[in-house]
Amino acid sequence: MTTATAQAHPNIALIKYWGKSDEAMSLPATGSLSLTLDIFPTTTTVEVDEALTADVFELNGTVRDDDAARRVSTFLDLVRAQAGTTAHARVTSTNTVPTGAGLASSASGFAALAVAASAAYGLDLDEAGLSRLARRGSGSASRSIIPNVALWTEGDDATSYAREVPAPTIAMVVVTLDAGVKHVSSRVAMRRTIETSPFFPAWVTSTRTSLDEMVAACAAGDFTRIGELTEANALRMHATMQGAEPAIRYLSPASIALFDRVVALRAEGIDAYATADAGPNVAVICPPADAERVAAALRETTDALPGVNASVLVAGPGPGA
Ligand code: 2P0
Repeated sequence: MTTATAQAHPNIALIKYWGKSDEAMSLPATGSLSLTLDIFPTTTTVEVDEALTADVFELNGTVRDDDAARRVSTFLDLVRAQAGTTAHARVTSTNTVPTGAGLASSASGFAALAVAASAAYGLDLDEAGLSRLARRGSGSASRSIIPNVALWTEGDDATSYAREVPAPTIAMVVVTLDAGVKHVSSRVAMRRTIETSPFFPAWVTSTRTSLDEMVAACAAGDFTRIGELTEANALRMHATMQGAEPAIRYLSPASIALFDRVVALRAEGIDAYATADAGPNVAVICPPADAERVAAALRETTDALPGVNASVLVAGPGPGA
């Protein structure tokens, strides 16, 4: 019996991954760039046990027998194939991310699982190998292997993985508006966007251009340009999926109110820029020195909204898995 434990943190993309070029291999239509956070870690233990007749997946103290458990088993099949064994495993995971709320719980989840499972099954993978493996579990998990700012490139199975790129220190104020499970999974929503949104080709073209510019802005430490590219790319992603049929709309009125407040903060001279993933939650990047002021402003905004129960947290750059 061999046991290994790993911890990973969620990441939020500043240039988004939205759409696959190859679903089976989890290859993205474009590259993306993200900030790994220092909040909401997932801790996962993998225990390889020859005596087991099937994998067992326990999440936050509950044994699961659902799609989540099947996804874990399918992922372990990849690891077993590489390790040349058929032994099953007991996977015990503690996830502090609000699961399924669009806060990238699958990113920290599959990054932690990739590191723990590869160690437990005796695979000797370097950082790129771990990122490639994590990618197969969930695309964005490839980035949670990496500390701080991660660039996940498009390419084939061998070349599509994330690596750290130089960047200034970025703070992120995370506003959780709805910790409930989202209506349409990212996976389904991406597929529908590709199949039905006439804006998808423009999304691919503009994201490639923005990604190149973002890598350059990060290297130059140009916070304002990083922010401008971040907010524009997030709004373009949401516009692209709103062009699908039926439309996919994750942003709520509260999300829009937060985007508006961020525009107002800029008018007050604060370098703050908003982004949002596959859910109503909003994340705002700013220089670390402004983070508490931004958080206070966003709390004021959500407190004034009727029926909205928000939590506002300040995050910084997090470690790799
Ligand atoms: C991102 N998202 O770049 C984008 C922006 C959500 C919005 O990556 O199908 O859970 O497992 O590869 O990684 C969410 O998608 O999707 C995501 P799969 P994943 O962070």
